[in-house]
Amino acid sequence: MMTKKALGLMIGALLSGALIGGEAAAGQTLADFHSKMGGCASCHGTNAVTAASVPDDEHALNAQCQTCHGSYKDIRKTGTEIDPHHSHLGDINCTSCHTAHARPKLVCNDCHTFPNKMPFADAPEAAPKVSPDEAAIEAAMKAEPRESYDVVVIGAGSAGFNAAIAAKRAGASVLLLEKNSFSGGNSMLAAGGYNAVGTKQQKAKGITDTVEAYVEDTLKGGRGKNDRALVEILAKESAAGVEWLEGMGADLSEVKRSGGARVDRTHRPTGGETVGPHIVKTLRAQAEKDGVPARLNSRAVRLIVDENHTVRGVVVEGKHSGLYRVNAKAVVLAAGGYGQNKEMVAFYRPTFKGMTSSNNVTSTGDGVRMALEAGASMTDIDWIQAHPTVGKGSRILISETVRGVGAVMVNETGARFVNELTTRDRASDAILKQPGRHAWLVFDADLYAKAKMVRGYDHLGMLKKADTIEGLAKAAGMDPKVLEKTLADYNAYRAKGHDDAFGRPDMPLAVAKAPFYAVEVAPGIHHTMGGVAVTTESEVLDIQSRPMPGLYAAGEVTGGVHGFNRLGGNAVADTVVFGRRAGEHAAKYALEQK
Ligand code: MEZ
Repeated sequence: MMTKKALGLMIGALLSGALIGGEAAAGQTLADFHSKMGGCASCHGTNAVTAASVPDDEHALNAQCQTCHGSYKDIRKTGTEIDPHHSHLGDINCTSCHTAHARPKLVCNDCHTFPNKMPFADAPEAAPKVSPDEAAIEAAMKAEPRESYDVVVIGAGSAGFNAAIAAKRAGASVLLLEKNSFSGGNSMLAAGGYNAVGTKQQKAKGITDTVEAYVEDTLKGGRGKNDRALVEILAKESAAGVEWLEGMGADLSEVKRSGGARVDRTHRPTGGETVGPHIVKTLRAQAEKDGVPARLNSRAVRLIVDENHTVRGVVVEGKHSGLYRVNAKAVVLAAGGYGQNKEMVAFYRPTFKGMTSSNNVTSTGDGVRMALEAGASMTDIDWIQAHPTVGKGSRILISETVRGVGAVMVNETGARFVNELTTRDRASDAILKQPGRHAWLVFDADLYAKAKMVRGYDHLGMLKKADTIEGLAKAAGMDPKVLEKTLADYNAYRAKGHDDAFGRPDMPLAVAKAPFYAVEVAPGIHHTMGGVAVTTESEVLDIQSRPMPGLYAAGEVTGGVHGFNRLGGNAVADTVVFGRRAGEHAAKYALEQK
């Protein structure tokens, strides 16, 4: 006899096939279609449904989707075809894309461009979202709280998850809010790795590294503008952070070099898997297990602070439930940076106006805005990092790992112009001085085999490929003679162990084995170094530099850790080390309150 799940899968497959084949009636929504099969109950169960009765996180709805259609694992395709059900976002809510009552949205297209073959693609568009007005927010602030917690964490990226898990383990009741329809934030896109010193991985590779070296490299990268006390904590607690993640099942067993580091200290999963999705999946699963899952589709819109700058709670806007007040003894702001907020970028760094960004669409600066409104002070708020290698004309980060593993960077003639492993500010400046303000990363078959993420760029159609260097130069519009000489020189420097041209400190691979590849890159906004001013205990400071009782912050929303320029691999370390600290301190404070 066929099981319920097998039957469901069969129905699901038939439906998806029929619908992709174009049999959904014109203008029909997914909800219209399902209501014909069993009314609202086919998705919502038998309880009376109103907009407000649907939980904002939509977990129950999604469980229902999967009962009939199967899990992501069941429905994903095999082979090399790009499959949104097998993406770096992990097993996110089906309803993130398959909006029931309006036109669906392929969230992958927030960053990439894929043909949209989704069922119900001509359903009416959702009404544009209207921000709540001041009067409504004020009313919610004055209303009775819907819930009360010891600690509310705002933002479910790495910093927020780490804070929530740490606060829960410290004995606090915790609510983790996430405005997006899936968790992960900007951490989801972290490609490179996690900088840590004194790990067993470094020891196993015989790498000699010290906390002082980590601190000095970070300060040098930040042009000495970092808060030294924060950097020292980052370095000292970095290895414990790796172990904390490993304790949840993360794999950070590979160690590589990032720009500005004197030794290999960037930890990442084996086989070149991208670090951000791996860590986010690990934290997401751990948060579920620990009873602090992210409450999705729930945007914090206002911090509630009293006349003494003491935090009292948060006003939240739920996708279905609207505005409501949550009381909290402590709040951790982990809402990320503002790299995707074009107005803020243009205001704080006019020379970066209109520049592309590798950041997630969620990096809209809400945390900075809420902290400013609450009376917090900012550190270095106008310091924004341009990553040198964002795919030209795209939002896809071509990870520093590609240079770390061995790629060579050339300009449009085919000539090298910089030490590829210099810090990002210097590499970006150097590219912006080249003709056309762009560059190419060139590598060979060995690198293609070693760095898994490169295969992703290939899938996205970003690579030029040829069997000879001459052919590659022609495909990329470079001068073949120049590129041939550049690579011959580079391979010779590598063979003798010294880069006479630009002093590149590490040349792990030659560019010698066909086929050869090139990817075109240009600088793009990657990290906002400035943000909320914090103490070493992650307390947020007010404009007179006094801690605001109960208000904590961690991750990219804060300023001070990275100074003028962040080193590759230090963001993930920042989110883990300071996310944990903020959660622990917030819990301690909250549990001390009556
Ligand atoms: O830390 C980062 O931002 C990083 C390593 C990015 C990258 O190029 O992969």
